[in-house]
Amino acid sequence: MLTSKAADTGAAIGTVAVVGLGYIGLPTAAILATNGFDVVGVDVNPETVDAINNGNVPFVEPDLGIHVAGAVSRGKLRAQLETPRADAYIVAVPTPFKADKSADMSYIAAAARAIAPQLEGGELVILESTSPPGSTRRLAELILGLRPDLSLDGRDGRPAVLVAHCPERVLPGRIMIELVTNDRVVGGLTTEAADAAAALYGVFCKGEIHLTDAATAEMSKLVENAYRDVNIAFANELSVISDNLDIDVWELIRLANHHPRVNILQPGPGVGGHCIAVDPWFIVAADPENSALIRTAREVNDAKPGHIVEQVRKAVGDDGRPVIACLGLAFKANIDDVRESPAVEIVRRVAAMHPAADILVAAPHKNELPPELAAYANVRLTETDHAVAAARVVVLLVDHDRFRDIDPSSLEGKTVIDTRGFWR
Ligand code: SAJ
Repeated sequence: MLTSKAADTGAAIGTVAVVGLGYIGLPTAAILATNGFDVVGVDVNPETVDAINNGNVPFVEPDLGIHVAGAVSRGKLRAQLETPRADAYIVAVPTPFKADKSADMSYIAAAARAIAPQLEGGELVILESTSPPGSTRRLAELILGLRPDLSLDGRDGRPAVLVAHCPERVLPGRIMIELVTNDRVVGGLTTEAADAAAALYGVFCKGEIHLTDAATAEMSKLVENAYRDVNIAFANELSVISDNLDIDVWELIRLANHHPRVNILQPGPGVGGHCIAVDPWFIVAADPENSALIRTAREVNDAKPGHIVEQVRKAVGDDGRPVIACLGLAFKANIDDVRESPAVEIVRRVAAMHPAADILVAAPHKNELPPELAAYANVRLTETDHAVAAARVVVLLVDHDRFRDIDPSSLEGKTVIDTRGFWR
C-alpha cells in the first residue's frame, strides 16, 4: 500500500465546496477554512445555512464553534443553499438505510446532480459519506451521465474529473481532534484522483494517509464500524446472560479484561448513532449469505433496548401511576445527537407501555424533546435533580458528565436501572 504525505500539492486547490453541513461536513469545512482554503458550505436546510453564516454551530461538538466563528469572521467560510463552482468538492451527505436496510443513496445522487453542471474539468470530487461498496463509482457514473463531455482519466480528449472516496473516521465528541490526528484511507477511481485527494487531506491531517482503490476504502470504513458493533454485541449479550445468572456484568468484564489478550467492551442500553448502528447493514446488504455474524451482532444490539424496557416494567410492578426518571437521550455521553439513539427508543417504549406514568426526561444537551417523544403526553423534559427527586424508578440511559453531579443519597430508596454501569 502506498502512503502519501504530499501536503504541498494541496496548494493547487483554492476553493473547496463541502456539500452537507452536518456532523462531518461542517467540521471538515471549518478545518479546511482554518488551513487557508476558501470554503463554501452547501446545505439544503436554510436554518443551518443562516446559523453558520452567523458563526454558529447548530449542534453540540467541542471546539467546533471556535473554528466556525473564526473562519466565518475571516471570510474563509460561508454557507449557502446552492452548489457553487469550486476546485474541489467534498460530499458529506447522509446515507441512511431504507426499510429493507439497504442504503438510501438519494442524497448522494442529489449532490451529484448539483455538482455536475458546475464542473469544467480538472476538479476533484471526494465522497466522504459512509457508503456501500461501489458507491463512489456510482457517483462518478451519475456525474458523467449528466456530463458526457467529461471523463475520469482525460481519455479521448475529454477533460478529467478526479473522483475519490475518503471515508470519515472521527469520533463524535472528539471530531476536531481526530480530524487532525487520525490516519485516513483514500481510495481513488484512478491513482491521480487518490493522489489529489491525499494531497488535499494532507494539508490538515497529521496522521498517515493510506492510498487504495475506492471500493476497498468504502469497505474499510464499513468494516471498522462492523468490528466495533460485533464487539459491543458481545458485551451486550454478556450483560443479558449475566442478568439471568445474577452476575454483575461490569465486575465480570473488568476481571476478564485482566487477561493479556482479552479486551471486552462495555454493555449499554443498545447501540446508537448514525454509524455503528447503520453501517454494518451495508455489508449485510452487499453479501447477505456470508454475513451471519455481522447481521447477528446488529440484531443483538438492536434487541438490547427491549431488555431494558423489560427491566423498567418489572421495576414499576403494579404501580398504577409510576413516576419514572429517564436520564439522557443522546446515543452516547456528552453530545446532543439522538440519531438511532437507544435511549430515545427506550423512553418511547416505556411511555407507550405505561400511559398513566409520569416520565421525567433529563437531557442536559437538549432544550426540547425529539418529535417521537413529544408525541407522548406522559413524557416531559425536566431538570436532572427534579427528575431524580420526584421519581421512584430512575433509569440511567446516557453517561453524561452532568449526571456525576447527582447526589448519591438522592437515589436512596429508589429502584435504579443503571444501563451503563455509571454508578458502580
Ligand atoms: N457503545 C457501547 N459500548 C462500548 C462502546 C460504545 O455500548 O463499549 C455504544 C455507544 O454508547 C453508542 C454506540 O456504541 O451508542 C456507538 O458509539 P461509539 O463511541 O462506539 O462510536 P460512534 O458511533 O460515536 O463513532 C464511530 C467510530 N467508529 C469506530 O470507533 C470504529 C468513529 O471512529 C467513526 O468515525 C464513526 O463511528 C462514524 O462516523 O462512522
